Amino acid sequence: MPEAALHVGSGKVRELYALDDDRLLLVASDRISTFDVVLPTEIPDKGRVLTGLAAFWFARTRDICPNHLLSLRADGRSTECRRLEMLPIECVVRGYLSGSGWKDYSATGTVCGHVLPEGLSESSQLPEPIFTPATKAATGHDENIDRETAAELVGADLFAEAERISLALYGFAAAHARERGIIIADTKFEFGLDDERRLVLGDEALTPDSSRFWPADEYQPGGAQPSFDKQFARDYCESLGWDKTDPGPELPEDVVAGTRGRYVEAFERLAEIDFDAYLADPEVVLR
Ligand code: Q0Z
Repeated sequence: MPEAALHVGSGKVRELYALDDDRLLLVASDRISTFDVVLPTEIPDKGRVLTGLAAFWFARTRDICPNHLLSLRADGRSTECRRLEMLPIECVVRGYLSGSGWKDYSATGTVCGHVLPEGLSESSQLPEPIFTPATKAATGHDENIDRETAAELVGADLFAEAERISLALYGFAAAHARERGIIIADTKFEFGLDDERRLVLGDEALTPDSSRFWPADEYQPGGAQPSFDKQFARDYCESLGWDKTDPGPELPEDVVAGTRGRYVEAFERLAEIDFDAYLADPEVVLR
C-alpha cells in the first residue's frame, strides 16, 4: 500500500492516489474484467505486465510526445506520474474495424464522421488508421463523437495536435507489434496539459487493457477476432452460460495460468525482455 497517499480514484482494475499537489501514483491491480464485469479471481502479475508494458512504450515514444511517467516503483505495478489537466475526450485510433467502430460502420458506413469504403467486414484492416474520439461517459460506455464535436470540447488547435500525435503513436506501436506477431487493432490514448499547457500523454497507453491485441497468426477478417490476452477467460465464461451480469464466475486454475501466460507472452514479445528480469528490476523497461 502506498504510504501517505490519498486515494483519489478507482477504475475497474486500477487505483489512483495523490502523492502531493503535482504527482499521482497509479497502481495496477491483478483484477481482470470480461464482458465489462470484474471477475472475483485475480490473474497473478497482470498489473505488473500492464505497468511494465505502458512504461516500455512511454520510454520508446518520448520523441513522439512527452508523457506523465516520472518513475516506476520496485513493486512493478505502481507508477509515479505528473498530475495533468486531463482533456475531456478519449483519443481512440483504429487500424481495424471492431467493437463500436464496426457497429457504427455497419449502420451508417461511417465512424466518427470518417466515410469508409463499402464492403468492409468485421475486423477488416482500414485503408489507413483513423482517429475516432469519444466522450468520457461518467457511467457506462464512452460515446463516439465526430471531429467537430471533439474540437468544440478541447479547441481546434488542441484537437488537431491530439489527432496528429495519436496517429503517430499508433503508427509506431502497431508497426513494432506487427513485427512481433501482435496486431494492435485499436487503442485509446488519454492526454492532459502540463502547467505550460503542453500536450502530454497520460494514463496507461498501448496495453491490452487500453487496446485490442489480436494474435496475427490467427487473423481472419469476417468476424470477431480472438483476444490475445483474454480469450481463455472469455471462452471459459461463455462455456458456463453465465448471463454476463455482476457477479462474474470464479476462474479455475488452468484458465488463470493460461491467461497469465498470455499477458506475460505479450510483454516478452513486445518489450523483448524476460518478465523475470522485469520482476527483479522494473526499470529494465526504461533502458
Ligand atoms: C487518470 C484513472 C486510475 C481511476 C485521472 N497524469 C494524470 N493527471 C491527472 N489525472 C490523471 C492522470 Cl493519469 C487521471 N485517470 C484515470 C486511473 C483509477 C481513474 F488508476 N483519472
